[in-house]
Amino acid sequence: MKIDVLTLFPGMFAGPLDESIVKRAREAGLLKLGIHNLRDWTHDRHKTVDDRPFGGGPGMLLKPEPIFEAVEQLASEQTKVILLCPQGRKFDQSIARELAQREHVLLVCGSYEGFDERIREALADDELSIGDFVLTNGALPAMVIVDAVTRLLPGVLGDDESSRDESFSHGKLEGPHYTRPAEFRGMKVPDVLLSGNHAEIAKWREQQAQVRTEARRPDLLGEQKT
Ligand code: 4G3
Repeated sequence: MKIDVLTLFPGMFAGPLDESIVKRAREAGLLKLGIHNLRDWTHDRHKTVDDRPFGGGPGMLLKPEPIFEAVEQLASEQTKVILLCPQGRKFDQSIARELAQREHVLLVCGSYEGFDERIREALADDELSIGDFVLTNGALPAMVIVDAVTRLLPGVLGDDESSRDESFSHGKLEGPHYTRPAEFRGMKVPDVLLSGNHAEIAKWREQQAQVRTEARRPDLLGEQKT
């Protein structure tokens, strides 16, 4: 799939998306990622992207012209255009799965200033937030979404990683996991995991996941979300 990102801070994207699994996916051609500087669609000497709000008040707003021109150039009919802002619907694993099915997604990063409302009305197919907090701009949320979506693309994860992922997509938190040594600084791995009894191990893991979810995320048990 192709993901384009429209941002005022393209430099922020060098690094996080050049490592690890996203790097591998890009090298394999499974993810085509385009990072675009919104200022490339300005026409004035100062590359102005913002202006003062009508009616007064503090701060500035992203003005419509550069974003309209950029989106019109970067998006086609089949593109899902998404604004990243704290007012958006909350991004989660099911939205990641939905986006991973798309041929083309365009992520439009705002800044702390916010968007002229006509950008929402005319250009956005959706608005997403990665959580109830405010950041200086939408670049980090865009990177979070790129990462979450990329690992769901067919062929990106190895068989081992994928099947592990599936076995924990029951809508519960993962329980505890252990690796060697069987005893570390006096802390022992639970006997059941060393028993070789696979039925008992499966039962224990399910019960641990339940206990942890009840304690930490009871909200996940009400609805059956992921
Ligand atoms: C638009 C997204 C953009 C309006 C963006 C702020 C947090 C998130 C911005 C606005 C952002 C998030 C840029 N901060 N929670 N800042 O996904 O008020």
